[in-house]
Amino acid sequence: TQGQVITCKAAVAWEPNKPLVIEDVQVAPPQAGEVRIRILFTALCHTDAYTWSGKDPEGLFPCILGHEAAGIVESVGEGVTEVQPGDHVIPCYQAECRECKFCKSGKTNLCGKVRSATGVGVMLSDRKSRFSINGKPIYHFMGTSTFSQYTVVHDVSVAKIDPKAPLEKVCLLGCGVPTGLGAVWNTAKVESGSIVAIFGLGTVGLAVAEGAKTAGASRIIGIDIDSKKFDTAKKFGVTEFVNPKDHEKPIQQVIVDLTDGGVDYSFECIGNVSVMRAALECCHKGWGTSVIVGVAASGQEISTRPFQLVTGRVWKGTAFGGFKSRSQVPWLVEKYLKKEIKVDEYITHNLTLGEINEAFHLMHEGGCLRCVLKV
Ligand code: NAD
Ligand code: AHE
Ligand code: ZN
Repeated sequence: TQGQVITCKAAVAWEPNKPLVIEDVQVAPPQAGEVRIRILFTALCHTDAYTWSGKDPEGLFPCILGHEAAGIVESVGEGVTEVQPGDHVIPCYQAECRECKFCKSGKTNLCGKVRSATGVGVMLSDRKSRFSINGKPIYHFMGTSTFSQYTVVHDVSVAKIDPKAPLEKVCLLGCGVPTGLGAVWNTAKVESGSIVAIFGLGTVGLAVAEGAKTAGASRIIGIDIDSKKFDTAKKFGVTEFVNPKDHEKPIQQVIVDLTDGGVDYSFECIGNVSVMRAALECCHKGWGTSVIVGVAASGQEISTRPFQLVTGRVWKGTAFGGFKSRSQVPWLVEKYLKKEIKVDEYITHNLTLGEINEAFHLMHEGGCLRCVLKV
């Protein structure tokens, strides 16, 4: 198949909110600096649902969504040296070129090399898509497009991992789990003894809990409007549970009262701008830091009284938990193999690519964390 167009199955989002359609898609061979991957397993993340809903200002249709996956390199384009056919890989929506201003800054995991192309659904070299259906181009998504049996990604967006790792599990290390762990370890840098509040106990929030537990947090307060989340949350390290619906007072006040003036660190893992405000305002005066992890819809803006920041609270955000993708995803895979981080525990459902619309429905059910699709 090397150098040839491959026709395979992919789930195409033709229009916002319309069921995805499994189509025969043509996947062009990788060009210079590109890698074609046989995707074996992909999970769904809330961000896929967000873009599918039409609320993502970067959403383009028709496209192939998906960004939390694992697979095997099928072929590589000219000049690709770090991976070869047969390598086990995780596609990374956050690239790492190690050469751009961002990568060299030592201050961020964001990479500037391919972002201008991945944000508009094309490949960098010719600003065209490698996906088509009978000649009609289909946009890429987040530089990954994993809801397809084959995808083409930039070489700076591929993490080569230990072939011993089960791909049906470590696909989760492509997004949600690293995001939560890294928000704690890299972005907030939570110290031992800290009091932590987590708003939203989906996969990302639970990974924050796990990260906070390993960082030695003394109290981990989980906040969710779905009380059924608490039993699972305990297994990930949450020590106390608050349902805002059980209280008359604003949730920030409830948390401040519970913690003698506020928490050391809070994390918003929902994508709701009013909760983002509450998460900041429940932080302790003088030092409390709030990290925004959730992705809010187009047009939404955050606000608070500037006095909140003047008096020492800090507002931050995180993308992929601040992890340098190509360098650190393989390290996370090793940690999983050594049983130092959970992954299996986040997988509540297993379906096939053909059942993807059912998988999107499941996401809205309380009992679903991650659904992994066999592609
Ligand atoms: P999820 O839907 O599984 O979890 C969200 C949780 O929030 C649910 O348990 C829900 O009951 C709860 N919730 C909803 N409204 C609430 C409210 N008002 N108060 C308290 N709890 C509330 O989603 P997820 O997959 O865990 O992702 C969480 C967010 O993180 C999404 O916005 C996703 O797009 C974003 N995300 C960001 C990054 C990043 O790099 N920054 C990476 C992955 C995901
Ligand atoms: N396209 C959206 C923003 C989406 C967004 O914030 N994406 C996160 C990853 S979410 C993964 O589930 C991210 O990493 N952002 C940094 C980046 O470079 O995209 C919008 O609002 O325009
Ligand atoms: Zn995601």
